[in-house]
Amino acid sequence: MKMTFRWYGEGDSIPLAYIRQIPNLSGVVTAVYDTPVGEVWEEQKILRLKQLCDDAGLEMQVIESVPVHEDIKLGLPTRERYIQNYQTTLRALARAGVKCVCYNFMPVFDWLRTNLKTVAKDGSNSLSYEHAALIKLDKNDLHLPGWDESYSKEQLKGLLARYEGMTHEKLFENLVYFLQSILPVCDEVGIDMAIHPDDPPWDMFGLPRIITGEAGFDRLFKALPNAHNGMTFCTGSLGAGRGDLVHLAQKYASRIFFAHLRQIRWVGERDFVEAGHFTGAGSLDIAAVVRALVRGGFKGYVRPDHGRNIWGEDGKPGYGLYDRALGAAYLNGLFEAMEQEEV
Ligand code: DNO
Repeated sequence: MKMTFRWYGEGDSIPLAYIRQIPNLSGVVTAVYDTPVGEVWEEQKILRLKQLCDDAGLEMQVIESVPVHEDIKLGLPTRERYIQNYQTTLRALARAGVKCVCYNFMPVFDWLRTNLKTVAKDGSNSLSYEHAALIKLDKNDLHLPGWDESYSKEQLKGLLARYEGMTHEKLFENLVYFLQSILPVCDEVGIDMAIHPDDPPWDMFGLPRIITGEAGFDRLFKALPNAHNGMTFCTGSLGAGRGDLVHLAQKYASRIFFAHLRQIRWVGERDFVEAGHFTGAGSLDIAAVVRALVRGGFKGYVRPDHGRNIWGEDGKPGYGLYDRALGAAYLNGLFEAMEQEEV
């Protein structure tokens, strides 16, 4: 495996020089953040990021995410232009040495939580999700982590209206259509597409979500068996949906290009609080997941996913330095132990 760390580009308050000091780190996971969704990423911007990473002694082989324009998800005729743009961006990324692209296919909203700072007994705080609180929110006026604030209230209303009548079936067809146009480029330039499961993995505000667990992945890989069609194995998302993570890790080992490893503690049927990565800190058996990945021959990228705020840090929600660095160290230890076990 290759241990990586998410870095939000030059706007990130965490310097690459600090990231570099985390043991066993091969590189960072980043993106061009200032280009509107759907537009081509300028080669110069990609190369600038790469240069910064190179200078810090870190690789830039994984991009999270190249976002998919809503017209593609909606299946509108205008999707052709956005698909072409996506292809152009992929080619430029490949020229800069990128090997893996993480993306998702969730309509309108990315990951959602209802509380950014749930305080634990030890004084740390973390993100949490309470379903009853979520459904009370006004979907036309959201301010949540993971939610793109670039839409105005009016634009959001218009976008939601365009999704009226969208079914799971149609959304899946639109995903297949998108990948049918993207995967030939991946064949050509050697990029792996790693779809991120929907987070949380259930329909939101009446909008369908389709990559929510085993059935969705099975369907996707059956429809498009291309070897570049794979997944981001996110324990937090799949774990929130009560998926059998060990089974999934074993089953899909060859399709897992990227692993987001993090811990959650279930506190209700759909409610959860994010926790430190350690297996004993939550409901997910992170050690067993790592063992399953190693046994399955997993060779992809790993990153410690969401961390808590500890030691007085007030980091970007889920993406402070300290707890993610602890997570990386813990995960390194698990991989080392499991890999030795396998020899
Ligand atoms: C949240 C992240 C997601 C992820 C996208 C992938 O912390 O895991 O925002 O980057 O869903 O496209």
